[in-house]
Amino acid sequence: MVRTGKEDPELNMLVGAPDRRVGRRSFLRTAGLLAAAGVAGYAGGTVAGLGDDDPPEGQAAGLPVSGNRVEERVLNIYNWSDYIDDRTIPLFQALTNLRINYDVFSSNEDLLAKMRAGPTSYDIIVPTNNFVPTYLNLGLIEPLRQDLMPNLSNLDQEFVETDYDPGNRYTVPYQWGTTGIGFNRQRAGEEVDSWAAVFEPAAAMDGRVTLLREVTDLIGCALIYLGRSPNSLEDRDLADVVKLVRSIKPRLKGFTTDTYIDELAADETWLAQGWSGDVFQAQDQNDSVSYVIPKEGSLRFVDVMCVPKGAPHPANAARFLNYVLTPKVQARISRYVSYGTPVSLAKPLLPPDQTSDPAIYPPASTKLSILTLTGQKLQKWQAAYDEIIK
Ligand code: N2P
Repeated sequence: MVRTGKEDPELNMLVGAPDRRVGRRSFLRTAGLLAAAGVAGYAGGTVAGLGDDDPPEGQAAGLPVSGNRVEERVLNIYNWSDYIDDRTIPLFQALTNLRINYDVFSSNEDLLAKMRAGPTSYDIIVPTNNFVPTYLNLGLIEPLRQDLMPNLSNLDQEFVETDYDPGNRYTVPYQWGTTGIGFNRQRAGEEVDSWAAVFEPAAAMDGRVTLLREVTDLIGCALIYLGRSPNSLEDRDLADVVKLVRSIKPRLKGFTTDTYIDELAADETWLAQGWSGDVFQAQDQNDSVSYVIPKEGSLRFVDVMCVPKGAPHPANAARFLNYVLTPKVQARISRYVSYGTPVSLAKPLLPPDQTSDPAIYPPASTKLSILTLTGQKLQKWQAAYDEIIK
């Protein structure tokens, strides 16, 4: 039987859902609903009733996919939590008749540890750009099937001419953002503008501050606050970072990358070192929440989609990567997660209040560094981080 969105009320409900954000827990609920709706068992044919998507160019639903190591209509994606809208996965499944297993992780350290531990069945992983040299050095990712990705030409040049992967041989940018502070104006005041707010918090904030459980952000932003180079390798600088963060540790609510959206929204956390889009997702639920890039400067990152070496379905992965590079799909994801798109062609499709928001698309004058973590630096920073967290 050919299933279409029109014929299936549950799928229709999901596909036609208004734009709203789904967190980790509700995404898993969505995945359950999809399974119940039989989307993964979609038998091919037309995709009538699926709303605003066209079949990806040259990728008619139901055609066999060659070039996979395991010949099955499956794609296993491992992405950050709270990092996709609720329509992209069901629409891609229905358009291509590929079954998607979608799983989430919460930090680059967790992802890297998993990938180093041995082969996984993931076809797409999404590390941050500063980890790409490590993945390449360790031989953990493989060249992309660029021949299946005509939409690579949609990428803005700055995301093609990168130092970590010029020409996108191994990586395709997914979304990008900045690290800053999410804060509750009622609790922390309107005037939060310095890293001091989280690295030397006021006594009244005790137990209400979280820092990121992520090496680059924790170490890099603490270095910036201390007035050191955000790329420092100096033992003395790193010792000062460890001393600073350990001294406030008993007063923190904790270190987290995947709970602070809900905690800011619920007024449990008042100050959170966090990533731009995540904080805006909290703001959607609680309008006392604001985001600031501290005056001392901060970090900018690009999260990139890669194919793990030996992945079972590299051709299916290429089809998804190509789909995600479509302006319409980029716009849908960006609008939903409030991160920046690497495809400027998507910007006219985004709400003007997003594209003109300097917190999402900071002007060139904002002090932002892009970090690269190679060899010795990764080891030293990881050691400092472990010393803080232990
Ligand atoms: C999504 C966080 C992605 C940004 N919740 C971290 N690189």
